[in-house]
Amino acid sequence: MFDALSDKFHDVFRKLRGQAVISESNVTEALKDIRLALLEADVNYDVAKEFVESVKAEALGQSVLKSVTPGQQIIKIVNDKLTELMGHSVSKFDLSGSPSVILLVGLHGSGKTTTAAKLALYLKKNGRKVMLAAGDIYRPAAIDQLEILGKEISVPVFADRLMPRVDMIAGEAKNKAKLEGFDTLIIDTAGRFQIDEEMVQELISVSHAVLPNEIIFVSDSALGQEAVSVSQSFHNALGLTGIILTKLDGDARGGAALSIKKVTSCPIKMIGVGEKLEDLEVFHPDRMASRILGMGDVVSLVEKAAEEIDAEETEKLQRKLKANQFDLNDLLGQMKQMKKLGGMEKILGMFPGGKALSSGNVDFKEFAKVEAMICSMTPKERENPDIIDFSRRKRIARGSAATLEKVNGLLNQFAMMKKVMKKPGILGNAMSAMGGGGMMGGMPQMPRMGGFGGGQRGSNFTKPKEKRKKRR
Ligand SMILES: Nc1nc2c(ncn2[C@@H]2O[C@H](COP(=O)(O)OP(=O)(O)OP(=O)(O)O)[C@@H](O)[C@H]2O)c(=O)[nH]1
Ligand SMILES: [Mg+2]
Repeated sequence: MFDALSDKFHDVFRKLRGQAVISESNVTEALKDIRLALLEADVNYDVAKEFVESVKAEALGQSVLKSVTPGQQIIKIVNDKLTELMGHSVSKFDLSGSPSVILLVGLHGSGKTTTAAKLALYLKKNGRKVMLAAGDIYRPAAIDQLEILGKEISVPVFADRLMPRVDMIAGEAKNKAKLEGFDTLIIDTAGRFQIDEEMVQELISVSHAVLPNEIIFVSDSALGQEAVSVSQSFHNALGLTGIILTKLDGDARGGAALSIKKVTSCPIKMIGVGEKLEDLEVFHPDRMASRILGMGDVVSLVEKAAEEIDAEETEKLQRKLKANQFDLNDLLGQMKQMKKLGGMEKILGMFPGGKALSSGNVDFKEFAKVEAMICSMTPKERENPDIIDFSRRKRIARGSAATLEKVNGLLNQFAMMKKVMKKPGILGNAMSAMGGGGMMGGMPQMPRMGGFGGGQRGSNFTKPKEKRKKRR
């Protein structure tokens, strides 16, 4: 699957992996090759451009992990961005309602009828009671084709050879499914060589007749960009809920799989990977990314290294807390880490009761100000806030556009926090909180941050290794 694209990625990564130091110029070079590889695989031009830019921004902004090479870290970034591009996680079918209705639409020969049967088999294996409906009344033998497939998998097929209106057939099928206790109805429809007004109108009337839970665009992946633009037109006309890409076992170059989610914002739900009725798979964006890159080993290596660093730094922080040496540098590190995790609002949203906090009790502008004040201190001052006398306080206030009262307030609050932490019992609570919840009085609840010091962890990819060492 997507062999040419995989080979190109391998070439790019082979070059990168050999280099001990990654500079902006060789990242740029690698990204140029990646962009070319994507375009050759028929990925949408804007999608390829945006992809490369997002990888670059992440690569240049990220701290270097100790135990992996920068090249390996870039592979991980490319892997993550590819996964994100294809939809991040699995998109399940909406199977609510009785019956739940899945309408399959698409161009001529894209694989709708085969996919209807494949999907029926898949859902049947998952405990659903499925009925198929023959909605292609135009192509000779289309109904026969579906009936033969239905027999093969022992799924009944509703057909009405005398009825000239597809919306009425679909409506009748839904009634029958309901009456006979089927919980899922899959409707096959006719394809055209290209999307036209008549086809759209017919599909809209079917959609109105049965109010489907899912309108799935079945697309031949070998069509590449054409598949993407046709799916966009279908989406505009019908409001698709998902995509099934067929014939990924063939010579598709990958363009459709990589661009269709981004362009249409409809998720790829399943993929057809062969002519047999069992050849339908749930689409896992992460598995597809590692299939394309073929770099699963490197990705897990980098993940492990990141976890180790997090564990190491959490331990360091715990030691400091124990010795009551927790200083403003650590507080700043934690705040940076929180930013990296996606901002306070998002983090608070993950906690029970966090929503209440984010809607009023915490002033997020204030939070940014606290960070600005700490950033205006010298590292020595952050290490030992006791040396911050009046003139230093004035300087910090000026440097962070805060008032003197605010600076005083922050320092008093921090001193109080340290005092509270000295009390017996409190430290234990703080330590366990670091493993899963809040950490400090006066500050908003913080989640487990897996270490502190986004800013302390090292430099970014633009800095040569010697410099990194010196800074540590
Ligand atoms: N290799 C391979 N062949 C497939 C796949 N899905 C469908 N096909 C083949 O593609 C051809 C067309 O499939 P159909 O299911 O008849 O396509 P359709 O969209 O219903 O076509 P119309 O009804 O004419 O619009 C058949 O020969 C299928 O066996 C797939 O995932 N892999
Ligand atoms: Mg068909």
